Amino acid sequence: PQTIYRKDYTPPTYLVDTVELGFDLDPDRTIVASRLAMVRNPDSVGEGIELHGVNLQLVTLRMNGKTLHPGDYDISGDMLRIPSAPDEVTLEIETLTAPVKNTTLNGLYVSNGNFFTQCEAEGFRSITYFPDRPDVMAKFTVMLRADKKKYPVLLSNGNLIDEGDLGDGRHYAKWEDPFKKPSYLFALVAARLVCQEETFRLKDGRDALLQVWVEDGNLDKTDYAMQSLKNSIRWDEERFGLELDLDRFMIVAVSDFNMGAMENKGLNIFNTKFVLANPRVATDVDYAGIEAVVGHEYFHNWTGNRVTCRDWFQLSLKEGLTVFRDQEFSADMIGTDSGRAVTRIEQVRTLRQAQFPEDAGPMAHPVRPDSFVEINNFYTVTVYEKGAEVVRMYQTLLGREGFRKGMDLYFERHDEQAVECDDFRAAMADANNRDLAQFERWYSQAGTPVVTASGRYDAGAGAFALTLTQSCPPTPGQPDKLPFHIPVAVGLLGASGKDMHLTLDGAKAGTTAILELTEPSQTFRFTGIKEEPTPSILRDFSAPVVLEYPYTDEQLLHLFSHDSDPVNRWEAGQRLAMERLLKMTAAVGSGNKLALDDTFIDAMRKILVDASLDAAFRENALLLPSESMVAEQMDMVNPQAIHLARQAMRHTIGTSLRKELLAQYEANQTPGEYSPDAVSAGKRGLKNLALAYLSAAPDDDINMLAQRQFDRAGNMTDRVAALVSLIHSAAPGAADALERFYAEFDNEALVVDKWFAIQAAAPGTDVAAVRELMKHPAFTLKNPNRARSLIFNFCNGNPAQFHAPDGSGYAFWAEQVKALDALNPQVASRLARSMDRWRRYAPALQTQMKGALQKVSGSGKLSNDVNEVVSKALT
Ligand code: BAL
Ligand code: ZN
Repeated sequence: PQTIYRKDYTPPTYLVDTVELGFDLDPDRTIVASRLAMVRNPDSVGEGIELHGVNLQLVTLRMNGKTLHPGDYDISGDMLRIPSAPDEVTLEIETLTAPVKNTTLNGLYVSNGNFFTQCEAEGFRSITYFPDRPDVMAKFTVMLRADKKKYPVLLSNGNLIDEGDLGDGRHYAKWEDPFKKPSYLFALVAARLVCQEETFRLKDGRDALLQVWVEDGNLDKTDYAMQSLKNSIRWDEERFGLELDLDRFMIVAVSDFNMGAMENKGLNIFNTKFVLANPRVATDVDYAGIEAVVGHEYFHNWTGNRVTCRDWFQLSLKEGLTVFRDQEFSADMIGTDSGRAVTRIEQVRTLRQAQFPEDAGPMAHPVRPDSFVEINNFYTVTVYEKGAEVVRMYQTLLGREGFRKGMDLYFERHDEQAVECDDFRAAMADANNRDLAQFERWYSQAGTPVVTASGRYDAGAGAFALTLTQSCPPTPGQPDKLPFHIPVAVGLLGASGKDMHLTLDGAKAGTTAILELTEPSQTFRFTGIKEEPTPSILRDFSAPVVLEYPYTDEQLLHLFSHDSDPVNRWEAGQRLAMERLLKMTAAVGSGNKLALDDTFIDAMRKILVDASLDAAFRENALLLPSESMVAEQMDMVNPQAIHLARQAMRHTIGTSLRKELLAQYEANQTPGEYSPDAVSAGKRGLKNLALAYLSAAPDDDINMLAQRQFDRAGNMTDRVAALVSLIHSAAPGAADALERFYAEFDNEALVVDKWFAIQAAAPGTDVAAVRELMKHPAFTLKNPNRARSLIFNFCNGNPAQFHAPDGSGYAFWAEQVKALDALNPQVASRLARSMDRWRRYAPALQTQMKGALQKVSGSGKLSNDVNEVVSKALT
C-alpha cells in the first residue's frame, strides 16, 4: 500500500463547475450517468484530466460530445486519466454498480432494502468517476429514478425542483443544491420512510422546512432529534451569527452506518443510534448523544460545508472546530456554570481515556497528520477531540469575543473555499492582532505534552513563584519536539479554601490567571500572597497536557473540598483515587492485603452527601478512573490485578458508605414523567452510581433493591442501570432479568445492542461466552452497531477477560478482525486498534498479543485500512 504525504499536495488539474447526475436505482444494477462541466485549473501545472474511480464498470465516456475509446484514456489503479484535453470540457460518463453487493457501507449501498450513500472521505469514487478530492467544489443537480412502490421517498442535497411519475411503475425526483460543494458531501436516499416535519422560522424571517426521516414504526422516537435540530439552528444564529442557508434541512436515520452521522449538504444521514429516542428505549446518555451529534452535523453546514478542507490532512480544520462547537452547544443548552463544568469533565475523561493513549501509541499522529495510507484510519480522537482542544485554546487565549472575531474573519475570508488549518489560525491571529506562530506546533507535533510544575512560597517577600517546565515524548517519526504555546489557567487557594486575588508581574489578574507557557521552562511570580497557597493548576483543563505537580494528599484533599474550579476539584479526587488504585494494583501483584484508607473514604463521603453540589458533579467526583486509565499509568500492565484492585476499592466504598449511598439512592429518585434534562439526568446518574457501589458489596437487600428498580423502572436509564447491577453482582435474578429484557425489546434494534453490550462488558463474560452470544439469531457482523455492541465492547471494555492469560481473547480478536475485514474494512480497522498498546503488557501477554498481530498481518488479503493499523503496531 502506498503512503500519501501532505507535502506532495498539488492542485487539481481541472475544476468542475457543474455536475448533473442521473441515477437509475436498482439494487443489482444501478446506472449512474454523469455530466461534468470542467475547466482547466489556472493554478495547476499538471496536464490532462484525472478522475478517481473504484470498482466501477465503465459503460461510456464522452468528451465534448465525442466518444472516447481505450487509448484516448487510461485506467490504472483507482484513476482514470485523459492525457490531453481542451481548456473547457464537458464529460459524459456512464457507469454501472451493484449496490446490494456493497457490504462496506461506503459509497452507494443498500440497508434494509433501502438505498443510502456515504461519501466521506472517498466514497464518491465508487459511485462514479470524478475528481474526488475536497478542493474540487461544484454545483450539483441530481435526478433520481426508482421503483415507486419500493422507494416512495427520493432525496438528495439541496432543494426539490421537480418530481413525477415515469409511467412504468417508476417515479423520479430532481434535486438542486444551490451551493458549490465537494463530492464527499453528496448524498442520496431512495427508501420507504416516513417523516416528522415542521416549518421553522429563521432569524432573518425565512421559513425552513425541517424533516426527520425514519422507518415506519419509529415516528414515536423522533421528537428529541427534531428539538435538538431547532435548538442547534437557534444556537448557531445567536452564538456565531450563522444562519441556515437552505430552505430545507433533512435528517435521515439508517441502521447500517459506519460512523455516527454525516453532514451531507442539507441531507444529513444518521446512524439510528443518534436519532431515535423515547424514554422507553433510550438512556440519558443516548439523549445527550443525540443532542450533540445533531448539533455537530448541523454546525458542519458552516464549518465543513461552506468552508471546507483543501485536502484530507486538514480534516481537523472542520472536525476539531465542529466538535468544539458541539461541545459549547451542549454546555450552553444546560445553561448553568456547574452543568457546563460537568460537560467539561466528561470531555477531559474522553480525552484521557482515548486520546492520550492514541498519542502515546503506534498510531500517534499530529492533529494535522503528515501522511497516511488510508484516510479512514485518521477519523481519530486526535483529529476530533484533541483538535477540539486546540480550538478551545484559541478561545482561552483570545477570550470569547476575540474568538468570535476570529470566526467572523474566517468566514469573511474563506466562504465557499477549501482551505487549510493554517488559514484558520491566521484568521484568529489577524482578527486579534496576536502572534500565533508558535501555536502552529499544536497542529504539527504529535504526543501529549507534559507540564511539570513546582511552587515556592517566600513568606518574607509575600510571593509565590510557580515554575512550569514542558516536554513532549517522542512519537513515530518525531523524536524531538519544540516547545508548545500552552495556556495554563492557575488559581491559588488559601487555607480557608477561598481563591486569592492574584497579582502577576505587578498587574491584577483576578482569581484565575491564564499563564502563557511558551519556553521550555518559565517562572511566574505572584505577589501580595499572605499565606502559603495551594495552587490549582490547569483549571478547566486549559490545555490537553499531562500536569505533574508534587501534590501531597493534604493538598489534594483541600482542593477536592474547596476548589472553586469544578474541573480541578474533580481532578483532585481523581488524583487521590488513582494513587490508591495504583498502590492496590501493586499490592494484588505482590499478594499483599488490599486496604483503602479512611481519609479517602471520608473525602468521598463528604462529596456524596454535600447537597449544595449538583448531583451530576457528585456522580463524576465519585466515579473511579476506569481500568484502562489505570493501565495507562503503569509501565507493565497486569489487567487482572487492576480489575481486582478496582473491584476491591468499589467493594470497600459500597460497604463503608452503605448508609450514605442508600440515603442518596432514595434522595435522588426522579418520580413523574421522564425528562432528559441535565438536572434529572444528574440525579439518575448519582442514584445509579450509588446502586452500582452498593451492588459491589451485595447482599439480599441490595439485590432486592436492584431487582425492584429493574421491575419498576419507568425509563431505559434506570432499567439498564438495574440490569447491570444485577449482572455484575451475579444476583439470583440476573439471568431472568436478562431474558425478560430481551423478550420485551427484541424488535428494538438499539436496545438489543444494549443487551449484547451489557453482557460483553460484564466481569463474568469470557471469550467462550462471547462466542456463544455470537450464535444468537440477533447477532450479525454485517451491522456495525451490532458488531460494536458485542465484539468491541468485549475487546475494549472488558480488559480482565479480553487479556485472559491463555491468549484466547487475542485469538478471538484476530479472527474477528479478519472476518470483519472481508465485509467492512472501516469497521475492521477500528477493531484492529484494540491491540495498539500491546508493548506495555506483562511479557507473557505481550508475546501472545504480538503473535495475534502477526497472524492478522500475515493473512493474505487485507484491506489497506487494517494493514496500516497492524503494520504500525508491529513497527
Ligand atoms: N464528517 C464525518 C462525520 C462527522 O464528523 O460529522
Ligand atoms: Zn464532524
